Amino acid sequence: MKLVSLLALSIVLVVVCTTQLPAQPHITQGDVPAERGFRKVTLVQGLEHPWGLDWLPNGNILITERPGRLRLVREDQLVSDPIAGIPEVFDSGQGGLLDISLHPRFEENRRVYFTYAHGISRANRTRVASAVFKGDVLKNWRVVFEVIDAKSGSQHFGSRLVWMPDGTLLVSIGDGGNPPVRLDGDWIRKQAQNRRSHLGKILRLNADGTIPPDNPFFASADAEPAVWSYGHRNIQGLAYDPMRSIVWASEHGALGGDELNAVQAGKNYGWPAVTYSREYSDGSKISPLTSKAGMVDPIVVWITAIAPSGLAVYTGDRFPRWHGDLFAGGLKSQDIRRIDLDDTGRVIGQSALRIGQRVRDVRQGPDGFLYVITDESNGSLIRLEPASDKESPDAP
Ligand SMILES: [Ca+2]
Repeated sequence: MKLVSLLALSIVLVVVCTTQLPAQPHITQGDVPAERGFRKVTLVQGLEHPWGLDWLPNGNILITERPGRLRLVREDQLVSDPIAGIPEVFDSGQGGLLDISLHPRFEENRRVYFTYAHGISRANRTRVASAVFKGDVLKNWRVVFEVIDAKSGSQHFGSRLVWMPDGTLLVSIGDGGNPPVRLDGDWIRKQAQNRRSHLGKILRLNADGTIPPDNPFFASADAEPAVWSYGHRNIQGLAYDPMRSIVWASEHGALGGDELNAVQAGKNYGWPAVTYSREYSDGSKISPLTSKAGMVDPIVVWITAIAPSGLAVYTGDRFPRWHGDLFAGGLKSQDIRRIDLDDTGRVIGQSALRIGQRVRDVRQGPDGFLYVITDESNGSLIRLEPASDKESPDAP
């Protein structure tokens, strides 16, 4: 009898322990192994700080340039004249023309969405705009949504766009900047924990800019209804994972402590109350805490900053070994991190596709290849193609 109850108790304990143990973040410090089996094919050069890209149904590619131009790549050639119809942007520091995304039903409505920084140095904000793309020209652009908080300086605008399967649009908004940038008498970055602010959030919108009534804080008196998740510093990689129904987001830390998160509606991702990141000014800890009840731990932490920008879930068949994995671009690391995931989204390992330029965005093309744009004054569009493991990725 005693033995049976002891056995029962130990079974209960084992079940409780294994179900309640939080998954530990996958912590990366220093270099990771180099990935092989691909070659880099530079399609286009001479792009000025390209930021985002998307494909038209005919296979042509639209690419934003941060200073405020939209470019067209037709059959792997850059069309010389920029596309007309982009509004004036706040072209300063990290601000400018940022992401671009076609509406999921583009073939019916010809609508293109883009994000940009708007305003002047002492008062600016991220906007989402939409225009009709016809005859290789943008027409009738209009502001769909803008951040309510005006900030100063030229840091942390976000702003990636991702369409959800239900037709709503996610947009990431940065926390407003590093100290000494202030708002309401305190560091502006603390707005990431203020649900009445759009700063440091992922927002969820309808395509017309109205707010979906099933947003997590829609009926909440102490929150902006557009807020979908909060406690983010500056998300510049955002992707919907159709295999696992997960929204993945990569965000910049300050000095180290970059993160990959699996983001869910209504959750708090901690910044700046909980972080592995350190102050730029003196290297001191921004918070003594790296984890806290009520706040969600990251899936991956890069102690050594990669400065993540651009994120893709690989669902194609050109690289069978990479199927189902995440590809996170790195500005500072000048590589793309392959995050090897199992079917549930658990991290198995990490490797690096060395690019040798600041990676601003990485996306899977409709042809199943991976495409990369690089954040340089003479930036490139690069296609990654399969190659033998013995071949150098830099081979012509
Ligand atoms: Ca976090």
